[in-house]
Amino acid sequence: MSCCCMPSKAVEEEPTEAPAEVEVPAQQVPPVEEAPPPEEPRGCCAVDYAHMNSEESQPSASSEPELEPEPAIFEPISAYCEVAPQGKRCNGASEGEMVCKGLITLHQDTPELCEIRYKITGLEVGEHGFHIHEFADFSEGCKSAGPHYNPHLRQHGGPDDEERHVGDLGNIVGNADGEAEGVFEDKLIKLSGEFSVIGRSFMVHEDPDDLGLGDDTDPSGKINGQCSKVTGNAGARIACGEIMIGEPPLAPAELEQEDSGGPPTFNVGNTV
Ligand SMILES: [Cu+2]
Ligand SMILES: [Zn+2]
Repeated sequence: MSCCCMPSKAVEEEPTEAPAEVEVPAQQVPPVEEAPPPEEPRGCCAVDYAHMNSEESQPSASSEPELEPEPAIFEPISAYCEVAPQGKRCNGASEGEMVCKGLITLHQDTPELCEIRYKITGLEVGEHGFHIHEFADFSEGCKSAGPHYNPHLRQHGGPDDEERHVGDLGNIVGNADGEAEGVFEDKLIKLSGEFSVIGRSFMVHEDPDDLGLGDDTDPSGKINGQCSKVTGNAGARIACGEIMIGEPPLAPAELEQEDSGGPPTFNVGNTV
């Protein structure tokens, strides 16, 4: 019996030793796992990038307050308008036919003034009313472009008058070749803000604009020749087009080399 018990005790002792052996490999594992972390920062640029990122994020956060004054800086804006009969280039006109058409560019470099440069061809000799009208709706030709742009509800006048529509730009003058070309500045035309003319229309008229000084016996504005303080009695609308933000499709220098019947070219100095 004792022989049977001896071995059984020995077996019981062995398991107590076994757990100790198991613990040894278990202790060896953690050191292996701890080793890789210190190697990563040494061997790659991860640490440097981390610093760069943190440094970049700090200046950007601190630069946000610096951006606040920027809105006070006026950014120059450009716009252009191609005018043609019915508000559509080449609409209804056969090639070579003498029609009124042209290109107008607008540049606003300061909040106060807008430079307007124009070259219109196909005109009869003499003065022609030149305005900005309220809409760029040409569904019924230039007729549907609405009245002179008049957000301040004033009476019609000349561009230098205190009492004028914003859209009142006076006259352009067709020369013996049927061309009118020039540049001027205006203080009421704006290319941004509440009274922007972007999306409105330029209009060339058949008759001279009397600048509000002519017959005004029918102020309803319905009878041309008798509504000086509404329309300037400038007569029929012979060319119109939408004022678009940006530069014209072709720069003036490029247009000068084109003979494709496109918009006319500018050859205007800085004299008004
Ligand atoms: Cu007009
Ligand atoms: Zn007017």
